[in-house]
Amino acid sequence: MRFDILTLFPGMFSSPFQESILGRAIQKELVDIRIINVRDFALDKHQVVDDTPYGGGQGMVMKVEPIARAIAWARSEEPSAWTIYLTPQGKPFDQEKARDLSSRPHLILLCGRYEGVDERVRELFINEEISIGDYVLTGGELAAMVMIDAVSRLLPGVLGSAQSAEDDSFTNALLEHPQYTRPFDFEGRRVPEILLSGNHAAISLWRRKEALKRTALRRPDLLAKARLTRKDEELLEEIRHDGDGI
Ligand code: 4HQ
Repeated sequence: MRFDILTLFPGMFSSPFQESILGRAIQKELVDIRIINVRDFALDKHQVVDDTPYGGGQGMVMKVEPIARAIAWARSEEPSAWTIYLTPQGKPFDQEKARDLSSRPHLILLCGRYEGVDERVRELFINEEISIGDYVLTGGELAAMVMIDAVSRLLPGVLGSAQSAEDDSFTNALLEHPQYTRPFDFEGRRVPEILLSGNHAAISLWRRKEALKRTALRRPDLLAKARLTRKDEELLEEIRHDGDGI
């Protein structure tokens, strides 16, 4: 899968994609990331990419022509490449959107700076606007990185079989159960005995109950959406009865 990132700050992308799982995915050519400097597509000799807003007001607006030319260049091999603008005004990004985007061969991600882009960019070239959350960033670059990370790990071969995207929380609509590793006893805090029992059925049940408890406590909104089995309902009843939390 190819990602084209259109940005005024290409240097921001030099290290995040070189590490760990994403670095390996790029080496294996499962993911191809091209960083495109919008300034290279400015028409004038001073390579101006922004200007003051019509009607007045603070800040600068990204000009339409350099972005139009950068998008045309990115689309040259694949005219239908899906083009996304990262903005707090977009549809909230979630696991379902990540899955949906992972089926596309080529995404173009436009990262805005300052007061954003000229409205005509959105009208003419943008297929979809996406927000990574209700907070304000200094630019779309970090939002693009978040999206690429979440989408890439869903591609076949990117995660090892030991990891696997299938049993992630959110795929199952519940938060994950707690995890422990050695030592058994850290400053008197011991690992729950059940995890050392070797009883895999009992361990699975314990983990499911912990996942339900955690979700009920921290994200009741997710619990309300989750498809629960009869056994889950039983476990939730136990949790209420145990009284540890809810
Ligand atoms: N910005 N989700 C403003 C964001 C953002 C977000 C990107 C800041 C666009 C112009 N992008 N620029 N939240 O805060 O995606």
